Amino acid sequence: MITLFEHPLSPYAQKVKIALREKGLAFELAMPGGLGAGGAGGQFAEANPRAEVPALIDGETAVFDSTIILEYIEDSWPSPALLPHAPADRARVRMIEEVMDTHFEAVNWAMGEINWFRRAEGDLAQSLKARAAEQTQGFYAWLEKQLGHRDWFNGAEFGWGDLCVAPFVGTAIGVGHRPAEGSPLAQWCDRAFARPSVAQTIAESRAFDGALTDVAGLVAQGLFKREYRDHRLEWMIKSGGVDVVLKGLEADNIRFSPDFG
Ligand SMILES: N[C@@H](CCC(=O)N[C@@H](CS)C(=O)NCC(=O)O)C(=O)O
Repeated sequence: MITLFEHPLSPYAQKVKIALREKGLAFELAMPGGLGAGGAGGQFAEANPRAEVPALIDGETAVFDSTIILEYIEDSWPSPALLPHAPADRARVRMIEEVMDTHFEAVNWAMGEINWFRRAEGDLAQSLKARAAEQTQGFYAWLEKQLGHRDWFNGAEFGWGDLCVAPFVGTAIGVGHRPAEGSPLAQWCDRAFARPSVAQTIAESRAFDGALTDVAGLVAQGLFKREYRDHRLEWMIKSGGVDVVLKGLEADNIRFSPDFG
């Protein structure tokens, strides 16, 4: 039996859950303790020295990083194929995945830092949110170019290109960044979110979202120490939130990726 270490709100874990469901594979979910606080350990931390979800255990094999996990799943269970066939299409969907995983995700994450974790208030919060809204619309325009006249990012059928977009656009919609009504992207959302693999995965995240407690209070008490890694840190600095980073460092309630060993 496959075990997936995950968190329902993690878009990276959602990518993997959608892929497993599309392949019809049985798996069990495990939510690691200490995630978000910098205190994860045990089999999870052994499987992923970065202590990030997702991590997948398949017998003796442990794989971390959502992209590499997707590749492992596709290599191990090639049918039904999730990657398109033609090299140019494979490259195209991988580029979409890269943009969603890095630049796009950072914007959603920043909205969480402001709305849930209350890292900024007043004018600073307003200007950071305005930047996030503008940037998201820029990504939507780019995504529509990638979609072109296709029904799916993957091509004629739902696949890798779509499961790599759905979690991130789903989260963006959750923070109020909707694609324009009737736009090709909005129509793609209607199709994608109706797909059972996506619908179940998004429903799990919404159920958890609704149960979120006072996370800002947990940050204030030092019980949450958020990971300001790579594109997320870049987003905060380039979008005008350098003071958020400095305050977090001073209060010791942000951290970076762990050292190995
Ligand atoms: N590049 C990684 C990113 C994974 C990642 O950043 N996961 C976040 C959750 S969205 C995490 O587990 N962070 C650890 C923490 O906050 O403690 C992937 O694609 O799997």
